[in-house]
Amino acid sequence: MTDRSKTGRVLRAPEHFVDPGLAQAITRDGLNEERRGFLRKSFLAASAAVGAAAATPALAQVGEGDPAILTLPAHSTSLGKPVAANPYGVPSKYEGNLQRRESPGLTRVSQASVAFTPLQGLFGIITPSGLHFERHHQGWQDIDPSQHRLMINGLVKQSKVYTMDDLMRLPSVSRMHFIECGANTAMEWGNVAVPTVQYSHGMLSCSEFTGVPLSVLLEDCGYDKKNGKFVLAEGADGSSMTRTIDMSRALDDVLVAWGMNGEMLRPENGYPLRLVVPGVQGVSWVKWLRRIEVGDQPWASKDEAVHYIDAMPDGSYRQYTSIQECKSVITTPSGGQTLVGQGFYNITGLAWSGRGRVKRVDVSADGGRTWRTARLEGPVLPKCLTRFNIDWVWDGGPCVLQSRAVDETGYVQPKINELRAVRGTRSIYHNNAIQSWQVAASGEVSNVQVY
Ligand SMILES: Nc1nc2c(c(=O)[nH]1)N[C@H]1C(S)=C(S)[C@@H](COP(=O)(O)O)O[C@H]1N2
Ligand SMILES: [Mo]
Repeated sequence: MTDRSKTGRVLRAPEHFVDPGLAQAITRDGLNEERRGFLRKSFLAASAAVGAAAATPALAQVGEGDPAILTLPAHSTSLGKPVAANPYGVPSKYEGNLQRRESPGLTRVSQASVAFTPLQGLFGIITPSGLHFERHHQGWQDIDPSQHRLMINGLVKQSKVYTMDDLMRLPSVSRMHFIECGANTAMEWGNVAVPTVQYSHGMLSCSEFTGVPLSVLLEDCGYDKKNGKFVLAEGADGSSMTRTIDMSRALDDVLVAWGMNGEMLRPENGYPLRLVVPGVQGVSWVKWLRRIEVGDQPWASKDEAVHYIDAMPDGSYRQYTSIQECKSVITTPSGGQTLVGQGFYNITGLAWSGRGRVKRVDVSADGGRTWRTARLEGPVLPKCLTRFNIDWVWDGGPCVLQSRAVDETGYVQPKINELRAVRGTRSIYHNNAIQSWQVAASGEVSNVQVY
């Protein structure tokens, strides 16, 4: 058991003791009984091991007799490693469980799948680039930037083909934004389906993106101001992913980005060029961006007609619901973690809105009967993750933790039953319901639906 001074003292983060197979194997279809039994056994065995470790005092004690403070360890009496031993730094070997994870069986092949961000292990609002979630329709590529081109065509005075060098000479901006797949929390529409926040909310990441505003490129090509009503963005991967964006949004805050968290995009996230469409569902953030076409009407793309649209209870579909509505989730304590004793805890989590800034986050420890307002940690930026914190004293009894966000438009994050009343359960996309985590008297935290 490693000591993580930030969370290890009061919590056992799930990646430190749960067989990752447990978290991965519980899918919407459930488990067959044999697998379930096996997982329960391995989970119990793993928990027992933790139980033994936890028998030593978990909360800070007077340091008397603790060899870890009394004896000088080898690292205090020896020469350390030289500079640049890692020319590109990597996390500590003790942090090896902090990983993106795929949910096996979610899709038929891993090239058309998702690797989820481990939200339970992150601090602040920026997602480390190596842990940014991945969602590909036909695998990822590592494209040679010297060979990459971006074409702008359609209703423009002059079609142009840009190299990366051309683009990177233009006036750029850097902005922090979240990206959330429209299918985030998809599995939870009907019932509780996944055990941890990584799987329930991990198609969510937040980075500082650097690029040239799309408006600059459209101006440069002389787009048709009268008839140019939409743009179509196309990716260079095998899926030739295309999405339509209306012109007012394209001219507003959309970026043609090459930078992410101070360096070039990672290949998995669209290197060397991707579209950043703040507030809008991830699918519009076309990766490996190779073409922007200006048109006078939306394209009749088959993909756009069937993916990332909302199945309604009456059998109809709701389209163009592309903005990610206000949502929040408690990341600690969250499903799969265990509180190691009653007393003080910092409840922390993330809130966001595709419509602007988060105005307020309320937290309940009694399943939504009473609420207290959490502290929002600065900066609170539009269309960006916002970190919230609130003090809490656990009395050792069973309870249900929830967070509820309100954005600057006054929109209040709904309860799951309120959302179901309008949207039914046929939907996959755009589930922004309040998340409930149940704390058992044993301290174990699990995913529940309470309203
Ligand atoms: N070219 C291309 N762009 C793409 C995709 C893709 O498969 N190909 N997936 C989309 C989807 S559905 C999402 S949610 C985001 C995910 O971005 P990420 O992999 O950087 O997290 O990219 C979008 N852009
Ligand atoms: Mo997505």
